[in-house]
Amino acid sequence: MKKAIISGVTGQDGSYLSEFLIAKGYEVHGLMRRSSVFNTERIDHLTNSYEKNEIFNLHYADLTDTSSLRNIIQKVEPDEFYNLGAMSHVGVSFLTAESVLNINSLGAYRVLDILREISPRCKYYQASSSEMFGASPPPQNENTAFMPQSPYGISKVAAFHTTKYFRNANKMFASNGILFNHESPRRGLNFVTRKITYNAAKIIAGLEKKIYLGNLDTRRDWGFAGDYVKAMWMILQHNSPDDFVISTGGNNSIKDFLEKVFSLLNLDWQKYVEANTPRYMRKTEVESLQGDSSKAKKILGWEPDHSFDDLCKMMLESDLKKFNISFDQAQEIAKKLK
Ligand code: NAP
Ligand code: F7E
Repeated sequence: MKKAIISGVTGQDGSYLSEFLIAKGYEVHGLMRRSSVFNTERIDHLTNSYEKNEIFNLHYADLTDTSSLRNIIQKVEPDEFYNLGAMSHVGVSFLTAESVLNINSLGAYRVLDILREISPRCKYYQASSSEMFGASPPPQNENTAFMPQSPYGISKVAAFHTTKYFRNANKMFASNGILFNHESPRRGLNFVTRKITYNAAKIIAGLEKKIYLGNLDTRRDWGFAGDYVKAMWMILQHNSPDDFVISTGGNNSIKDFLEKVFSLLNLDWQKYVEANTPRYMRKTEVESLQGDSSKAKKILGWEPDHSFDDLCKMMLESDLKKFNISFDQAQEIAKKLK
């Protein structure tokens, strides 16, 4: 049985990757940090089903705490380490840049240096990001220059190069997945897609009147997180360590996302949205991301299974369910809102 450690197991991707690896027969060890409120909602079903037979195990550790990482790596002796832990919110990174660099950049360095010392044959996956491309115009691929526009983007560029450095200098199996935006019903509520679907559901439930957003003109390449965790695993199963762009090739604006979600309810989004809200505007923006993942398709055989339209519907339906409203009921309620 292969053993995998996942940092960031309580996050969106950590939860989908845990499910994926368990289904592949792995023993999964998730790293979580202490929180003053329970934050294991995304993985509680795994703890309840698999913890007793030690298929799914949780450990307290923090990417800023070297000894906690060392202890777990020593104890588990993993075959694969997926470094998904990060302060992942770009907007917040402008306000907490120092800790972002500590967690996202030094965190990667800490893990890699411990692996080099005590578990050098363990394969390492680094959760790199399309934010690293920043101001480089689309389409972006593995040869596109990094021009990060935020502390988050900078932190991920440092972690990307740290991963390559350990691969080249220490001959470790250390790979980067450069993932474009990927969303799901488990996406954090303060990312724009989930903020829109959750608040659209609240509007239908009669609990909200308006959605306050920032810049609606930026464009993203949005995919489904479940498809993307499969790519993470495929990257580590390849016969040599390498870096891969993972994306759908789509390019939609925030307005397009609003249009799609509200049109599923036959509503005009413009009546429910206030744009350019100062607190959601960023000092510097990444205007347009559109990935070219032809390398991953050719070498790994990876392709996304879900489209932009699938994603919008899946997220809206899931959020409506949170308010005990079916899709058909939502459309009936929406008629009365007009
Ligand atoms: P997420 O939902 O925000 O999850 C981030 C995880 O990191 C959470 O489990 C969080 O724990 C953990 N974490 C934060 N600080 C930590 C620390 N000091 N020590 C240990 N763990 C810490 O992010 P995601 O969407 O799943 O993304 C997973 C990874 O992929 C991240 O590295 C992100 O930067 C990267 N990425 C994401 C996307 C995307 O579109 N989703 C695209 C490219 C790259 P708490 O629950 O305690 O906060
Ligand atoms: O913003 C605009 C915002 O926060 C998308 C992370 O997973 O993907 C994610 O980063 C766009 C930006 O994602 C609001 O200004 C407008 O242009 O959903 P987001 P992100 O910044 O693209 C990358 C690949 C990662 O690696 C990151 O970890 O939407 N926007 N109004 C808004 N964004 C937010 N959050 N909230 C708004 O109200």
